Amino acid sequence: MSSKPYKIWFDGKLVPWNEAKVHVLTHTLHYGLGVFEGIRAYECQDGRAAVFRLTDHINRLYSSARIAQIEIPFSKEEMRKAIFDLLVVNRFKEAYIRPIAFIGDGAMGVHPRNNPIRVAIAAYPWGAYLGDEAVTKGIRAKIASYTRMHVNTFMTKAKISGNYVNSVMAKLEVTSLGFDEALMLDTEGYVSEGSGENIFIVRNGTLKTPPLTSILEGITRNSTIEIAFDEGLHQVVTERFTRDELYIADEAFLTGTAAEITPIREVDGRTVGDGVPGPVTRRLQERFFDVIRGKDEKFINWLDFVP
Ligand code: PPE
Repeated sequence: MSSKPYKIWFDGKLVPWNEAKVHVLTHTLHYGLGVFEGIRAYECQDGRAAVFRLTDHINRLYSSARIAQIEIPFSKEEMRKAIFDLLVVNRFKEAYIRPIAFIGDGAMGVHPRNNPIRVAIAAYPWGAYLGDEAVTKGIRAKIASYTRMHVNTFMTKAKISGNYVNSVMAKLEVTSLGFDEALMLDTEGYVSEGSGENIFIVRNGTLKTPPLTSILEGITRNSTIEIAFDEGLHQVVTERFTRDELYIADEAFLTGTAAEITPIREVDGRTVGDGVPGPVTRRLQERFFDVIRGKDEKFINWLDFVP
């Protein structure tokens, strides 16, 4: 990324964007064991900025770190404060926030020995993840030829940097073929998730999403399920489904911090439903966008207002 007039929080200090640098022998750069988060802050209707589900994101960062055996040298409270400081110093009302804990330079070789654990948090503006029209019109998805990681190959519950090699390969493959997003099947052949999102389908009035066994525990996925219940959609099931069930779904959509709720209008060359975002998708999107902008009292506790 070229120079930006923003500060980055790095190992406990706010430093200019250009000075947040690492050595080429950074362990994580070579071997991929680092943990990160993706969080969004939104400007609410009253003009205040709020971070969406900050506690859940921080908890997931520390869970990822526990799985990866990375000891983050800051407390959760310090991380929370760092995120607020970063938003304030950069005067962001809306931002994508990217904390990362990684193994620094020192010993090379797969055993990180006593290499330092370094922690950075960047924040920057990031608009619609899959393009401006994606949220309103829906995207064209394709199932990638790459299989999602087996649960005993990579730790799928952790947001580990190296896990994303699988996502990047899948994304490069399908975008080179002209599609917007890659979906992946798990090692048993069931639909798992997108390269950076969870997936839902609507079929005969039932909302269905794969169980958490072998996917990232998406915070937007969880928010969507809670909102669906509150909307009176009581037929919400977490159940594995196959690619052909996706082909005959009435509606399909992706959820993620970056992607928010993005409808899928086509999969593998087959139109999903009527080829436009369906009524359930639109209802959930509408409610979700109200929630993140503080327009919904019911879920106001998901927002942490920037002091
Ligand atoms: N699955 C994967 C593989 C994934 O990367 C994400 C988030 C999700 C599900 C949804 O999780 P949640 O954000 O908690 O609802 N992907 C992040 C990174 C995207 C990127 O390109 O970088 C994100 O959305 O921030």
